[in-house]
Amino acid sequence: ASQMAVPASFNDLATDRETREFFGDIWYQTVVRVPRGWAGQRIGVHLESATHRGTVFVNDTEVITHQGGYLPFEADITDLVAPGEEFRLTVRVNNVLSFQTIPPGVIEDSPHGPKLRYWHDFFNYAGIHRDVWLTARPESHLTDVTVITDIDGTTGRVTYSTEAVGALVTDVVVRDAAGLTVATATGAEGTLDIPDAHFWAPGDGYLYDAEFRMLDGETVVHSYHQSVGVRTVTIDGTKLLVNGQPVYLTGFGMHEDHVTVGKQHIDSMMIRDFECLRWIGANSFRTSHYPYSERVMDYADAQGILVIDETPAVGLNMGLGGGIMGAQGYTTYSPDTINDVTQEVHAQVIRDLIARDKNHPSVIIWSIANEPESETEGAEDYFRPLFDVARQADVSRPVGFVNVMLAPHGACRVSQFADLIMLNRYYGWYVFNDDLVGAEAAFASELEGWSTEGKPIIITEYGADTYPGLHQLPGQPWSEEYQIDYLEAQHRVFDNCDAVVGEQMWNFADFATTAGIMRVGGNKKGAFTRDRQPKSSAHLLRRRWTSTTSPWNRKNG
Ligand code: GCB
Repeated sequence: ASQMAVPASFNDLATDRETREFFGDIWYQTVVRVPRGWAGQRIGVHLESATHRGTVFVNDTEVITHQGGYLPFEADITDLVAPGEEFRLTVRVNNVLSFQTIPPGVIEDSPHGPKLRYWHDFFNYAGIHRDVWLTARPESHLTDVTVITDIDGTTGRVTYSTEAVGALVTDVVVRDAAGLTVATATGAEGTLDIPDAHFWAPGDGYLYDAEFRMLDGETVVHSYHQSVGVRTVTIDGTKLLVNGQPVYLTGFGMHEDHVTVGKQHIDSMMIRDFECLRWIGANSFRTSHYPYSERVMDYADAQGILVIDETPAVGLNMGLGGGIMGAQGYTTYSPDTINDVTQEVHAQVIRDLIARDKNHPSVIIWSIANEPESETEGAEDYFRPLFDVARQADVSRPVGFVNVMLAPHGACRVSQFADLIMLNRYYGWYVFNDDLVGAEAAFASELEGWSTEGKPIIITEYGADTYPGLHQLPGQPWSEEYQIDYLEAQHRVFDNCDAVVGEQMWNFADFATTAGIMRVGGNKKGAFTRDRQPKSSAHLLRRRWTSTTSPWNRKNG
């Protein structure tokens, strides 16, 4: 046994290849003492995530297994532990991907032994990336709270529902940011009106505190504080509206990715990321390509950042990157590959994501997949029910998926189910490389096609690999100059297309990937380096996104 940090990805802590590329079971073990003061309470163990599968043991008893690497799970361990006493906590993490996991992967033989391959362009960091908690609750307690907000003139309306163990009276007290009570209600579900409400809006992360309480007579048995941002998200034709006002998204697809620690969540790193977002004038990001730490979602709420919240369904596309990043020669949707079992796992991760993030005002769109194969009949059958799953779980937000270049307008058979169009396009990089004139014309013409759908279009990725410090005049691919020329060409295309309501450049920062001839020490499309310093292009984005002629102002008056 060796020492391992929690939270952290294990991969980059060691110096040997075997550890970095290890796949299989990784055993974590520690000794924990239950606080003596917790006598008489229900005690639980809560993991914010275990990538990609976690099985938890208390002493020698298995208490829970959870599939899916980026969402929380919890087991009640009251009967197995004693207040004041220690117990042995063991977590078996497994990072193997298969055709029945989300994201998918496959183990293939190579001359040097089996290798885990996958079709997504980020390194398969694994381990326990987020905090692990012991929890204590009274016998009667709230298990879930849902809030949906609406606006009626200057009144904020909060419709709530609760779930609980134990038949006690539930009530709710809403306080404003100064701590003054602004609304109250009694009952497990109901509606609260906040007169003259301060609405949550982009750049104004105003949050109320709703305290949900379970009462036994006058005694508060359990209480749960839920922050509430009062806002609406709607679509009107090709407009995306927040609080009835058109918005234009600026920002990035991001990654949870840092030197040494991999996908570990660290508050200080998060604050640096948000400060860089603020500096550059980004009002939004996408949680490409998996749910991020809950701390990130809370912080986005408080900062008034708009979030496209994505499931880990990335790489459901065996035709993409074949031979370069993933394995070659598979059919995406088939009984032996992405099949009914995968579809159910995918449905479950959509439900789990929405269950976790439904109350975040920052979340304005659900993205149920990134760049799946979407131009085939198999794709249409696979995805049709998944949109229903998302809409059943949440009626209050638009649902979409991110379309890949291989399924352009006219060929894509999945966008018909989406409330809006989200496109990843690399005109001037993967196609028309070093030909920005051709790139601009081809991109503009494809967007003309998508505009006829009458739905808002968000460009969720556009970018060019750029090696920081490489300068060339005239700009050529990989140089800082080319990244600037590339972005200027893309921006002209967006500005000329009315239906485009957002641009999220790929990527916020450079990040780790699997090794190969397409990647130089990882993916280098960042506006920032991996240590969060600006490349030249960051200054261009900042000028565009903070000036009075920003696309926001130009398109929305
Ligand atoms: C994409 C993917 C993203 C990749 C990016 C690239 O379309 O969604 O995960 O990193 O392209 O740089 O190739």
